[in-house]
Amino acid sequence: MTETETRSGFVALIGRPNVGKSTLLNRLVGFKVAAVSDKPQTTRTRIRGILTRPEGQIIFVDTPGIHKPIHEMNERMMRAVRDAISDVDVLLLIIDVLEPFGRGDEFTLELIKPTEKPALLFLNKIDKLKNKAQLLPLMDRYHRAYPFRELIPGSALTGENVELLVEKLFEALPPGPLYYPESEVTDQPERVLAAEIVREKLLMVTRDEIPYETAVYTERFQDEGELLRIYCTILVERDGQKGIIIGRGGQRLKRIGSLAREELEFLFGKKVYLELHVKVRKHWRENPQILDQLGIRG
Ligand SMILES: Nc1nc2c(ncn2[C@@H]2O[C@H](COP(=O)(O)OP(=O)(O)OP(=O)(O)O)[C@@H](O)[C@H]2O)c(=O)[nH]1
Ligand SMILES: [Mg+2]
Repeated sequence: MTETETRSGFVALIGRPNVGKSTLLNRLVGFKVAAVSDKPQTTRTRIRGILTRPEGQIIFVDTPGIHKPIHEMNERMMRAVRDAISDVDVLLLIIDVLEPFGRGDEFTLELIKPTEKPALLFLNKIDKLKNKAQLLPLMDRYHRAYPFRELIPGSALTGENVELLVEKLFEALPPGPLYYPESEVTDQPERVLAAEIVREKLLMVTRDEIPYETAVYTERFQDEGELLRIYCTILVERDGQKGIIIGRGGQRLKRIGSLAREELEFLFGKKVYLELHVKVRKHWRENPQILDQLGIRG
């Protein structure tokens, strides 16, 4: 296939926290490349996922949910969103159809407007919608706000209309070569992927106790052929949080570890030895060195 026959380019997934951007990214590339949780601000960095088809290649850029920054960490997260918006060829705005239109949505549209870039709207979570007619006022509102090329209702969770979305995204991209080898689904190093999976399980197991004040990074990642040895560190802000994560008799940390190990074995296709440590680092969200180490660059 020659270069002129394929289409390719970068597509940013943008939207408010918790609307399902990362769930959609994982479904689009068919692989868990970004952590997903029911808590807002799960994604903290720009994560690339790659989709290769006979039509060409789409490089998706998942971004943190658009919110008001309070900590240095959140300032960096929002810079990552702005950079992604200005760097890509096509914008994919994702909204949660169950959330009423609010100031955050207005603000998101204000970010998009001056770019005049081709944009598509994915109205996500329609699996939770009883009456599809409810979509019409929402579609009308977005239709009037920006010249979206397409407004597609669908579900990242069930996959409804995701194929249609892929088709329309390819149509919006210019002719171009494949930038990555066909087999690649992300440009994230394996050690970053490992930390992301541990963080996902951490968010899942700890429920509402500590969502924002934790971070995970991989201290060591050793490939020993048959076995991967992975050592991850969980950062918390306060001593009490360390206790919450470890749990009575270490039960909770064990559960996080075994859930993460299972998924990592599946992702990497080999046996994994996973060791987790919990460290207290006060105010890590304001600490530029730690944020750099976590890859939260903005
Ligand atoms: N019912 C339903 N739930 C969904 C759908 N897509 C995502 N979710 C759920 O919504 C929650 C948030 O999903 P994420 O993919 O983490 O959302 P996000 O937009 O990446 O969130 P941030 O990274 O925090 O900005 C999770 O509990 C998902 O399982 C969908 O189509 N239907
Ligand atoms: Mg996300």
